[in-house]
Amino acid sequence: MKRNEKCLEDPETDLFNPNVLKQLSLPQTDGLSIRPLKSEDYDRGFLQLLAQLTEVGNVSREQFLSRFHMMKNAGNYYVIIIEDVNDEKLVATATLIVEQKFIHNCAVYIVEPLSIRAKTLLQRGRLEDVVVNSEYRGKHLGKLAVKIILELSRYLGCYKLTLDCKDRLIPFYESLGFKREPNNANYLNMRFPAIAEQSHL
Ligand code: 16G
Repeated sequence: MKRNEKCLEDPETDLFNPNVLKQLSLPQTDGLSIRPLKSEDYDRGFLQLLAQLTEVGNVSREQFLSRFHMMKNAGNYYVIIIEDVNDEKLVATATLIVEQKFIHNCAVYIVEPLSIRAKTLLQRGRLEDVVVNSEYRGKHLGKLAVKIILELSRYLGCYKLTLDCKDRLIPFYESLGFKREPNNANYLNMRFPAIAEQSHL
């Protein structure tokens, strides 16, 4: 199905409210737009951009849209896109996931006495899937993508933002303020082998 036909049927939609990004104090970005992931980014090469980070596999439009709407309905996935406005190329992406937790008062904003609403920092953010298109590297766009997520995390009330990354990227993230906390700088991983066949259960 052609993109125009698809648009008539199912209007393009944002993963999250774009006004949230307008609330942030972000640096001037001439020629670039900063926006949420959109449902039609499948056709703009979003998955090819992600494939510059890790294996993406063969994801059909239906699979992409199904996952997109699942994330949109969950309401705690913030995939941001930096786009070159001149040629509509996707330049970079990064994702903030705001975790739902029971700890820290179920991560709800506390209402202080005298009806003053204090925005208490209670939610945990996770920074994921940061990629800059190889054609645009060397322009500090990775830093820009991470800074957007930092601002977004603060705005959404995160008390901390965590990430895991390749060892060679640790200095990059440290330069943006991330720290290996004493006694807490560990990241453990367990990789599960792919399941060849569906379970018959
Ligand atoms: C990096 C990414 C992580 C991504 C993973 C993919 C950042 C900060 N970290 O660790 O989000 O999911 O690479 O690698 O972008 P994998 O396919 O080996 O899990």
